[in-house]
Amino acid sequence: MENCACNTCDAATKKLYEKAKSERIDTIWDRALAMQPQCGFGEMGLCCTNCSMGPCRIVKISEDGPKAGICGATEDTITSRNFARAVAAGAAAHSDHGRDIALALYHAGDKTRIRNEEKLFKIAGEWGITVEGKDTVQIAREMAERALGEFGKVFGKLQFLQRAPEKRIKLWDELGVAPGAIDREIVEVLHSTHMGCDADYRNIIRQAIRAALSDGWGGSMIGTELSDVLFGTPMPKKVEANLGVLKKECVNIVVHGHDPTLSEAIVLASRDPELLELARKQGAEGINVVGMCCTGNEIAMRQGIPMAGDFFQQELAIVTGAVEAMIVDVQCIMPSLATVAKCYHTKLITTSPKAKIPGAIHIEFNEQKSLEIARRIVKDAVMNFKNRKVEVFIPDDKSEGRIGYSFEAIIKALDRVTNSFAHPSGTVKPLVDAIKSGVLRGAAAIVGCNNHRQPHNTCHVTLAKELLKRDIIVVTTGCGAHACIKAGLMDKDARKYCGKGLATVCELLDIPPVLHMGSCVDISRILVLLSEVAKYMGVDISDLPVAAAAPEWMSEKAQSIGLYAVASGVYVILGVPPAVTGSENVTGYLTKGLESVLGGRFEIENDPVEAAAKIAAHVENRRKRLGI
Ligand code: MSK
Repeated sequence: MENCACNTCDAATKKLYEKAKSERIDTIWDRALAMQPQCGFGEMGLCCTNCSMGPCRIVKISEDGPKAGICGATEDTITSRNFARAVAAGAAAHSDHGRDIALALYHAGDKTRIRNEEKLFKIAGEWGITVEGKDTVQIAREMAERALGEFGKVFGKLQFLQRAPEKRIKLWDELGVAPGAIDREIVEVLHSTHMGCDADYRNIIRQAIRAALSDGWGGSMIGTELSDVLFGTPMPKKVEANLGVLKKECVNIVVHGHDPTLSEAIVLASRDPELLELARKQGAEGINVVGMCCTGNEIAMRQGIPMAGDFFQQELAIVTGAVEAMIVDVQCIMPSLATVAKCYHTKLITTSPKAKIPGAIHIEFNEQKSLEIARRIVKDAVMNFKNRKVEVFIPDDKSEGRIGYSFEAIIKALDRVTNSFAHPSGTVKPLVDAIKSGVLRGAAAIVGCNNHRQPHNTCHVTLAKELLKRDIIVVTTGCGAHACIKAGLMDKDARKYCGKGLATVCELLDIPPVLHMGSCVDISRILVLLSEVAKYMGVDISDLPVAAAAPEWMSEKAQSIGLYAVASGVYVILGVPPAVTGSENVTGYLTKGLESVLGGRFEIENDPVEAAAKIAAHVENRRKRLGI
């Protein structure tokens, strides 16, 4: 590739992209450039491949050309069907993650593998599981069975829907969008969007909403809550971030993907004295485990393991020449890793039967033998240390931040004020007071991925800074969290970007202005926080001065997240349009029409400065409506 396509604001990424170029390694940016121009029909969602009479595409740019598919499906039907299927795929990915965590809890087998009994008992109480006369393992097993039942139960609604404010639950019931079994909601999207089924775009989106809600208030929430039971609820801690966390003198292991079960076992194995001794015998100073993408978020939040990088940095980690093994499980893993790894000494190890990659080594992970398998993988990495091929280059760019703001951690931080001002303990009252008084104007979530259509990290970081100066506190998850910590926004020093009110709140609570709430499934933590604030204020989520943005999103999971947030009453700004713009009706329904139905809606805005202005306007509008 002749042109430099790398459009990042991150120094480490720039340096390693240049190294990749000089070593003739193609990365995401090069492939994106080679892909231009991309298919306009696909971009607008106007291509239908749902049956073998197709592909059919609707021509919009001229009078000539088909205006309906061969079966007669219109642009409204085709775009809404494509959108709904993407939402269903995203909901499936998150929810299947949640199911695997529930299975891990079911097989936990002994008490030492359940690190958070307090949360186990709390959820048991919430779900009406009696704990008297039962031991921890028995309760965990019962809870896991109940959670697994959420995927296929025949009657009733999802358990965690009860966590929403009363008004929201009532609205979902009235609209008929309160999800039942998670698997069923996803199946119904696939059924109703099959050739010759639902052709009404509003009804198709309604079913997509049910599937999305079954993700946020179902699969994702199960994933988050039961992960906390198994591995502990995240609490604030300092970590380092960016590719500079790799260490030249150590065996470097990158864990990448989403499921904390694997990464927790790898971290344990890397601390095994025998393996550490073996590493020393190979000439290494130690074993350095670092995390990528959401696995990075999971183990950083719980174990303080450094966050190596986001979605766009996965290939670049290998390009350093310092990675002995990259261990991956599910989601957001580029198949290109196998090609890049071949040019270096890195072993790419896949571990999930759901995600194999040609060219990678497959060592299947199994919950019952987790430590044994993790030890084998770590040993393979250690023995690979001597095989480094190229001169190692690790950029010296890294930053530090305070992360681990689970819902419980936020409540604990608020307790600092509670105690000093004699508020009742353990509530969101201090937060509500700060919002009501106007010291904080509101809150916004910045979540999601990286996308070549947007400058890498720039959109996350610019948006966050623009919000902070307007006294809007930011919470973040996923790759947005990586961008923010790399830019120093999770450091105390980031108070310099804040307006006076937010800076005071951060000082008082001893928190950074951007709060790291976890991985993609942990957006469910944000739902819980919003619910608690709304319940405390006696209003619905849609009444709150809050918003969400996914400025660089790319995955189907992000579409599911966006839709469940909207269906929970949140105003959601997308930096990249979903593939629905070929239909004015569908685009209009998602960006305008849904508000009168659900109180939340989508907005498309690629400019982060404009997005911040829109969020601020929304926040002020909601404040006015609340009379605060
Ligand atoms: S990892 S879904 S690229 S945020 Fe959850 Fe990052 Fe997006 Fe994957």
